[in-house]
Amino acid sequence: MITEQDVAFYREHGYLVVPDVLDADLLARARAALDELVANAASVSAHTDVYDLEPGHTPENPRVRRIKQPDTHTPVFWEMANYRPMVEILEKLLGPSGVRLQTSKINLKEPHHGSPVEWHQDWGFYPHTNDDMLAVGVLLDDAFIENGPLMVVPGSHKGPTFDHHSPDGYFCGAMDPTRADVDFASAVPLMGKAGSMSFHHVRAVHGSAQNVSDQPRRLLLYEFAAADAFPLMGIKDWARFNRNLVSGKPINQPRIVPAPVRMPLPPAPHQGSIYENQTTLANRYFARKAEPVG
Ligand SMILES: O=C(O)CCC(=O)C(=O)O
Repeated sequence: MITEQDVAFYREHGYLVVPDVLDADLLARARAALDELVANAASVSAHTDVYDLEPGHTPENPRVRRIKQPDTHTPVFWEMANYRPMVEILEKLLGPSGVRLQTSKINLKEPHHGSPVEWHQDWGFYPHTNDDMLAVGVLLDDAFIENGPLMVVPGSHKGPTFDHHSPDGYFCGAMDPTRADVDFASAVPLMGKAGSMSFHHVRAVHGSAQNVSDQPRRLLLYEFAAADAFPLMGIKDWARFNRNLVSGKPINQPRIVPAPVRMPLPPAPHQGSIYENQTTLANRYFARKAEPVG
């Protein structure tokens, strides 16, 4: 599905958007499963292992900001992690050692209030022995400028690893926009029709604004690593680590390549999701706009 030029574009700019990757049946089943998950959020009143809730959530008016690790509890999302056309793209972008799913999440931005995500590099959260890693964004809705698409600063994957700590010294999962020397205005929105996929490098600086449109923006994110990239924070469950290979065979010889690293330690005081981690960020880039009344 991608050409050598696409691979070269990804290596140069740190991102790629590929239209129409997903077939209509799989997209429809994923959306139906997501609708059911969101409806079931009516039974919770605080964050859980599955739900991260938007401010203002009530059981009567469920507002879900994130579904955590959908591949582990809802079969269609594991099926999609193994979807061959996507895996073939990953094999081209991540190299010959194989491809391992690291984790997954669905970030939901409901019309008018879906939360922004402050600028960060995924590498700041989980440094590995090499940086052949990326996140796939599966567009479950059309993504356009007003509904808060993911935005990537081109070429930033070749630059420094920025500090993701707040002034108290704790990890906060975000870069202070007043301290980082980055041209945020040059960021490219990764837009497209539902069923398209975006790919961004683990070191690429990215973030997204609030949804100010009347349409939802639901983005399923899969984080993948080359099979020979091993986490510097250690492997908690070796069997699961290997079960998550969607291409290639288990290996025990990590490839070690120099890349600038900052450990995400001491851990963020607010755990559970990037939204919670980022609550201690000193200065925000993305303004929160009031919802229209009525
Ligand atoms: O949902 C988004 O727009 C960005 C999400 C993201 O970068 C993350 O969750 O790490």
